[in-house]
Amino acid sequence: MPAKPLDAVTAETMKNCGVTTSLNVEGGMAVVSPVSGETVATLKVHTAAEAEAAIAKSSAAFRTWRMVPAPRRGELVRLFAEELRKSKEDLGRMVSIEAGKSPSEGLGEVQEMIDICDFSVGLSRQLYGLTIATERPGHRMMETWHPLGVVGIITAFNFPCAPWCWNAALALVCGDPVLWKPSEKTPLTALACQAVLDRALARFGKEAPEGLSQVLIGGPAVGEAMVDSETVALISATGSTRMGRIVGPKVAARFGKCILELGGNNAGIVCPSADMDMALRAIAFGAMGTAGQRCTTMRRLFVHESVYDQIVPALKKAYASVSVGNPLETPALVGPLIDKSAYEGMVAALDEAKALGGTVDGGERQKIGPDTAYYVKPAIVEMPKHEGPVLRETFAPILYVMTYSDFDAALEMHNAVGGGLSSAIFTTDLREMEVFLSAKGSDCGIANVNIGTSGAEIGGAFGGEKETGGGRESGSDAWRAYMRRATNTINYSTELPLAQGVTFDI
Ligand code: UN1
Repeated sequence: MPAKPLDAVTAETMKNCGVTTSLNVEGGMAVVSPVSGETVATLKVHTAAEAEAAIAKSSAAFRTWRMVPAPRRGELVRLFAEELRKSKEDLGRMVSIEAGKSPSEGLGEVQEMIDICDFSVGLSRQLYGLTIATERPGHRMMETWHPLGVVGIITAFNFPCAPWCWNAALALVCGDPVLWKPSEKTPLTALACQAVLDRALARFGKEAPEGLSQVLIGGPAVGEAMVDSETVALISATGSTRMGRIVGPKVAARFGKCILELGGNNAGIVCPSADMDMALRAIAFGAMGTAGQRCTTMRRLFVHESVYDQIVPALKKAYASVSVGNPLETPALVGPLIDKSAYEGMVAALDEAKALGGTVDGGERQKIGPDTAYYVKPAIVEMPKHEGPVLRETFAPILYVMTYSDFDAALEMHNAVGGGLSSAIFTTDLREMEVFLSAKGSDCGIANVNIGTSGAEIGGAFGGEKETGGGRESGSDAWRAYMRRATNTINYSTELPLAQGVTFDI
């Protein structure tokens, strides 16, 4: 029996999620699946005026939602998590169709949404402020956290839904409406998520105002409307450093708040005492998983000279044997690159590395499906020096490997790049581990020991320093970015003592 056409599978999966929007709008924006390079839908794009109207609707929704008690808001997110569980297979498939992820990684991304929802439900009863000792008698000082306002969320193609949910689940319990501009490459997953949330909203009932969560489909015009609007209190943007350099200053100019989660150039260090088998597996997933298209992908590896011949040949063997294939039809570990330009970027980086004396293993294009699909063998590149393409993020499965002899020098190289997202050390030496995690160690927002750079859990704060943008999303106390803090001092005495002993007797 011939396999169903991809547009039919897409339409069926979208329908299962509850999407009613037309997927065949004449002259609309084409959505191309990297799995085959085929167009699977054409969508209506929102105009800037429609984006403005959506922002106004969000703003009206804020006035109602901020007054709903937080634990009640948590109940909406609890219902959403229930609906997500029901739609896990379909949403996972949409991630595979639009982003080309393996089935396991597609489902994993949906699981990440479920996890952050569960976290947020608990959080809805824990939006704690401090009680602070005051220097004045008969006074009490405390802080209160209030809803912030409309939250605009911009997401990238490589994680079509989880980063939205890290933001949306927290924002909703914090009392903020959400507006979502997904990547133009992955708008269908966004519509599917919204449909699943709509099911939860229908169950939740009238307390949730209209327009509490909206999706805006389109390109820069739609993004700019959100970024430039004074009504959008917080912009949380995931994407390239180039995008962040545009968005950050624009939002700052209007004194808006920003969470930026931008590029990384994540590295691992393999020390002499490492558990080599464990390191091998962690590096393989970190560097080849998601076809190297995670912001947390391991892109650089520093290996101590004494173990270089132990681990690098084993890694090369893993690279040679890794399965690359269609994620909808095979259980292959590596799916396609997102598009032709990603492939060209990879070729250019490998050429540059070769010109600098690098030895490349892998990187060949694979003939899988039509010519419009870009599958590649992941590449491992032995580099004589830490330079050239090694210093920047190429969003493709390339791992640059270098040798080191001195740990401090390795650490220095580790930190000598623009990105500051994720990092890993493989060691069983307590001193090396603690130095790596110390103030003079890894300068990244995520520093791991004996696990890879990718695949963070939602419980921790996610994000990084330097060109990664400095934002933190997801767990820990990231929720505070979605609320405003008021410091309250209450005088219950009959006197009016001034702070700092100041007198002002009239
Ligand atoms: C991203 O690539 O933008 O840690 C996010 C990870 C995932 C999130 C990646 N939890 O790899």
